[in-house]
Amino acid sequence: MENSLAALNSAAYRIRRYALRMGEVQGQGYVGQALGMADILAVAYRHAMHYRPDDPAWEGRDRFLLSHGHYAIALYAALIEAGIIPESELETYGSDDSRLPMSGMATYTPGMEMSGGSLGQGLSIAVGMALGLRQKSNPAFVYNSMSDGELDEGSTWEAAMSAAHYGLGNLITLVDINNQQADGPSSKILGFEPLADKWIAFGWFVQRVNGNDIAAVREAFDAARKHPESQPRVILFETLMGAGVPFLEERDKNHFIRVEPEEWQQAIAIVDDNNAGDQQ
Ligand SMILES: Cc1ncc(C[n+]2csc(CCOP(=O)(O)OP(=O)(O)O)c2C)c(N)n1
Ligand SMILES: [Mg+2]
Repeated sequence: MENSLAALNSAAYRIRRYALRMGEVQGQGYVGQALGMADILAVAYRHAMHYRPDDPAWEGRDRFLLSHGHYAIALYAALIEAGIIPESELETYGSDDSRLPMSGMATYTPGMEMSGGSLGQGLSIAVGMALGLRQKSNPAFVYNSMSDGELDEGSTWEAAMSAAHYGLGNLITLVDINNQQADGPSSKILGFEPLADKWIAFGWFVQRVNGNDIAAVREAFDAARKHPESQPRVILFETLMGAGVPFLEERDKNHFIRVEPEEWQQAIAIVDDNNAGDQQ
C-alpha cells in the first residue's frame, strides 16, 4: 500500500487520538509510548506491511510482533487504523471481557501475533517465525518491534546473532529508542551506545533515523524491505515519548502516564488542532 506523506500524517494523527482516548477510558496507561511510536506505526500499517483487514490470519500477511507487550495501547490504535479492530472497541480498553487487555495477548486480539509482558522475547520468536516462513517459501516479512529497555536483555543479543547466522533477510527489527524505561533514562540504566556499531558487528543491515519524522521513517522502511543482501535488518528509531502533546513530552517520568481527568481531553484537543493546522 503506497500512501502520500499527508495520508501518513493523518494516519499518525488518528493513532495518537485513539491512544489518548484509550488512556482516558482507563484514566492511565502507556500512552507516552503510543504517541512516540505513532509515526512509525502509521508507516508500518499504512505503507509498508501487507495484510488483509478482514482476514487477519491470512497466511501471506507480514507479521508484526509486539515484543514490548506493555505498548499494547499503541498497537491497538494501529490495528484500529488498519481496519482490523473496529474503532468503537477502544471504549472497552482494559475492561473485563475486552479483546483489548492492558498487555498484548495473542489469544485475545486479532492482529496481535505474540503475547507480551516479559520483555526480551520478541526477537527470538521473530527468528523462529522468519525461519519457518522461509522454509515454506512464504515471502512475508516479520517485523519485531522492541524497546530500548529490551537491549538490556541477553536473549535479544542471542537472537540477533542467530538471525545473522541464518541470513534472515525477511526479518526487520524496529527499536524504539525513547531513552526511557521504568527506572529512568535507558542510557543511564545500562549504556547501549554505540548502538549502530553493535548491530553492524552482529551482522545486521542498520539504519538510524528520527522516528518522529514520517518521511525519514518511510524511507527507512523502504530501504529495509529493498536491501538486497541476505541479512536481517534493524531500524533504530529515535523517538520522543509523548510526541505531539507538549505537556506530555515535557514530563520527567513518562513510562506510565496518569494525568488529571480533564487533561485527556486537553491532549486530544491539541492533536486535533495540530491535525487541522496540517490540513490547511
Ligand atoms: C523480563 C522483564 N523484566 C522486567 C519487566 C518490568 N518492566 C516493565 S516495562 C519495563 C521498562 C522496560 O524498558 P522500556 O520498554 O524501554 O520502557 P519504556 O520505553 O516503555 O518506558 C520494565 C523493566 C518486564 N516486563 N519484563
Ligand atoms: Mg524505552
